[in-house]
Amino acid sequence: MKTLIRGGTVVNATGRTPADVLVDGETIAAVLAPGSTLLGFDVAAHVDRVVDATGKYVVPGGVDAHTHMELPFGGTNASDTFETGTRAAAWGGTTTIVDFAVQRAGERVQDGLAAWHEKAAGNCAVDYSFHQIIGGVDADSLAAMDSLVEEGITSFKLFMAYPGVFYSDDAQILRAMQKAADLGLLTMMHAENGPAIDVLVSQLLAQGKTDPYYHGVARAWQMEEEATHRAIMLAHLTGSPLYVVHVSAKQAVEQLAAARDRGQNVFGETCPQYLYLSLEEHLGAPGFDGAKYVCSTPLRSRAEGHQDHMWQGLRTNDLQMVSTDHCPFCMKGQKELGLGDFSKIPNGIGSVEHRMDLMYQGVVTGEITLERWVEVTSTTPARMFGMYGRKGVIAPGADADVVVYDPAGHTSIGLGKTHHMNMDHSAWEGFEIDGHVDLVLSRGRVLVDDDGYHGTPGHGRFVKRDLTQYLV
Ligand code: DUC
Ligand code: ZN
Ligand code: ZN
Repeated sequence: MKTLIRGGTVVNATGRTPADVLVDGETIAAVLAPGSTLLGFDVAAHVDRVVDATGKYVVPGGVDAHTHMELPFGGTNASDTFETGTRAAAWGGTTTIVDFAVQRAGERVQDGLAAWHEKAAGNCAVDYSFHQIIGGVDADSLAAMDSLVEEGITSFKLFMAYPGVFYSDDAQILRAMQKAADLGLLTMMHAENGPAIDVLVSQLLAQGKTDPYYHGVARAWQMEEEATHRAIMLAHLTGSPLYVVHVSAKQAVEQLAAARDRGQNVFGETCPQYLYLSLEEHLGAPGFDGAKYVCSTPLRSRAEGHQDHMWQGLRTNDLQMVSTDHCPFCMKGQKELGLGDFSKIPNGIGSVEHRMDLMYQGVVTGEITLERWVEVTSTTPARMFGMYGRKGVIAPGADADVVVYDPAGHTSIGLGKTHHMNMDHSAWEGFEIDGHVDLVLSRGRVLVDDDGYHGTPGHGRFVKRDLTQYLV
């Protein structure tokens, strides 16, 4: 099957150019000058399908490097399966996800990884890979890290939060980072001071402060700044590169920036919720509505300027990329577990479907450039997590994961409009986007076009990843 995407503007992280894209089978065969003649041949006459992309952007498919499909968490399971979550991703122009396989204390890393392969295999609409959560750092799990690279798992995540669940203390973190430095693995960190947060949680509850809003009070920015600093120091000592997930506090960005200025290989990810949503308007919504917005790290105060600082961090490259931390829970039966006790609300927001649109809105409002949009949503995640060349770029030889994006189109986000995630609400209800995902190809196959959805479970393949291709 040969497809020619003609008349559009190809946008890579490095620049934009009017060009036609020839897809042959699963890969991009050529990026051609407009008109697509090659040695006098009219290429359009020799393909199976021509897509008219006049007036539109032709960009690499989105890479969402932080999702939690089916995660058992907070006494329930994240409501998107790999099937429903990757279908929603495809609708929104994301053609690769990197999810988190889980090992807990007392379990074998190999078993956790095998369980995630089992959940995902045969069910995904788009390509997928895994990071490895190590929730119990001990001699066995440290030894098991040796085989991760050959499994194509080149990054692992530790938690400084959630004592009794995923938490690692400083001694465990130090040991795991030493191992990571030896193996070349990228250490990902959930940087919040969990034990201190738990003290504040019980004090707030004892004072009768049980509403979702207090989730944000307990998980104060000082908890994020302190943990980020500690993670940076431990990484510096061990030589492990460090990637801090879901950064939401401006003080944490400042810690990352200072370390990067010293030349340390330290990176930061933020998420759409930390760019758009706030403690006051969303976590503090009337009644129990704030539960929709309970995630960790929490939404921050707009009055304190965290959201503006996240956009700035993306512009200055103190933050390198935007993932979703997609971890959806329904209000009914799930978020409701925390009625009367905010600490029992399962943590997570669902966004995998809307990341490309939400970030494109940053282009419309002038927060980031068109090229930076592609960079933070596709190219850098691909480079950071060892997939670049295959993913993250429109270039000959790359997988034909291609999105045709219409800047003159419009997307109204919300239930009954664009919502395909397995959730009974949307944290993004009512968001209006000046732009539209018109066409989505995954390895040359049409997943979404004007006629709707054409994907199937099982089209998505596991991507074995190389070591990180990113340096400060
Ligand atoms: N934060 C969330 O909001 N959900 C899942 C885990 C996490 O760290
Ligand atoms: Zn986390
Ligand atoms: Zn997460």
